[in-house]
Amino acid sequence: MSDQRYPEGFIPAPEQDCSRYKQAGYWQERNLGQWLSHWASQYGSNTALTDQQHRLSYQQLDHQASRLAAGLYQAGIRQGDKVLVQLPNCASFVILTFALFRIGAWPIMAMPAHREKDIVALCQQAEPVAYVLPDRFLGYDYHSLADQARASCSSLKHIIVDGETDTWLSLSDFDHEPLPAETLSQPQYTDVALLLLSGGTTGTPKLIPRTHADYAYNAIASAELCGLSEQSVYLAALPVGHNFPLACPGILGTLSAGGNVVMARTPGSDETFPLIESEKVTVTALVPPLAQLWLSAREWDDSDLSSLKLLQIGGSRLDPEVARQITPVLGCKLQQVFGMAEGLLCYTRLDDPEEVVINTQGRPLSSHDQVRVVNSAGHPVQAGETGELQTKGPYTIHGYYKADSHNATTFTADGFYQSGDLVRMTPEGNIVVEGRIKEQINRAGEKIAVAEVEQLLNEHPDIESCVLVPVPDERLGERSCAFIITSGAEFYLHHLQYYLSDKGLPRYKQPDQLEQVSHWPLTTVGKIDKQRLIRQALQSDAQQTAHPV
Ligand code: OOB
Repeated sequence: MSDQRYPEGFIPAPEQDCSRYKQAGYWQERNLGQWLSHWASQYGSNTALTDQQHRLSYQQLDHQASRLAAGLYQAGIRQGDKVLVQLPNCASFVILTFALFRIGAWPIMAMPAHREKDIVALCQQAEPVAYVLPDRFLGYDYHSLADQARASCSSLKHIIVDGETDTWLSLSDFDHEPLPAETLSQPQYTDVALLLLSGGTTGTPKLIPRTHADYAYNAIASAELCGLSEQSVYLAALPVGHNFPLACPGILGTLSAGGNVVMARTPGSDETFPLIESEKVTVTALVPPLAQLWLSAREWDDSDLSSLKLLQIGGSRLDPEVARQITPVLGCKLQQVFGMAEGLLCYTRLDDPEEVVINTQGRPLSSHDQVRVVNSAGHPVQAGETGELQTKGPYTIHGYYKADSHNATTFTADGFYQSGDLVRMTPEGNIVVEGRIKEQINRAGEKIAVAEVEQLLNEHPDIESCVLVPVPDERLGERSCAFIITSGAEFYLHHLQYYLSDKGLPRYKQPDQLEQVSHWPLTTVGKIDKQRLIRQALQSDAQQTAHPV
């Protein structure tokens, strides 16, 4: 492995760790494209993938991925090239992802909700050669995003639309007779496979380089832990570019076990309940606010959900009272998942006592995951005390892609990722998430970097200063509230939202609540008292009959 040359901007695990993970059998010598061929040879005629228009067997999925890989290769896309992928939940997302794995190009997993600001920032950071996007999704026409990306990113050679387009090439134009595997440059198992996005705490989304070996392990070990098999039918309800539905165990884990992945375009009960009934879905993953919506929907919906055996919930804090209702109302087991795109995954186990499943976020996936809980000085806390979670292990990154200065403050000298999450460990070794120290708002599982929004608000000519705070919210877990001091002008929430939309900020990052103040409340040491602002936001919201979420 020592003679392997890594691309600039990628920090691999230290060589000693690589050998340990390899020896322990965690890292296997196969890239994810080869894994798909392996699964196709094992599970050939099983159904692998289902969406509104497709029902593909493992052999068909394998073949289609090879055809698209050949087409992309013929168009000049090569190993190490980046391809910005912004597709909704559909079969072509999976075919494309495996096609890129096969040629060693790196998909950058953008979300359908992203708008100009993130897309342009990603293009500038990663310099992708291609951008694959839908024609329309949920009423939004993506053509203008394509125009903006093309105008601001000179590296982009191909804009590829999955659907109808008069302007750009369509994904179906890249269909080609498969090329022999030797022609395509086969990536090594230790090479980067894909770039996931981090919610981050700063203005630009951070890119998380996951390798073929670590991501295959992530998915396969998760599938084993969740007991997936050829009988499993996984419903991809959350956006598929996110780590949770992609590989925890999600799409990749289900395929590793010979099961069927069913795509739901949206996660609401109106679309997912009929799919659970008709496709006999056995397992799916949700964020807590969606789980709550599903619970409420059961009050009037009587779809047959009896096939559903396991509901995974993660991404943000799950209220134990909500957790307690899952099995009685939905008739399936609950599994809590505390994960991060940077790596570490904690799961409650299927045979854990009920109180563990309801009150904790489980324990690490791998016996080689190292987790420590430290105080603000970086020293381990006493057993059972709360502190910051730091971690290192066989599928946790050692650095963000091309982010030297950020890496210097986010990783310790001995290679641990500082998660910014406040946790405590129970005597049995389960983790309980108590809060966080990172400047981030967790809105229904979607992460908002406080600094990014504050920076845009500060650029507004009438805003003198601003502070964005997370406010506890029954529906979203947390909503964002912007406090502003203005030069006298009166502001309404929708003005702010128009302004931020215009700056290319996606809806989920825009404030849900606005409060205008004349001065900042200060703590005894003279910092802005954010706790007081949060209390004020709650009070002011309670006084309004309808709150503007
Ligand atoms: C998942 O991944 P990310 O990268 O979107 O967000 C990670 C962060 C964690 O650092 C933590 O702050 C929060 O999301 N989080 C939770 C949580 N799961 C994640 N906070 C409280 N309780 C939980 N159960 O969110 C993610 C990745 C893979 C699987 C599941 C979730």
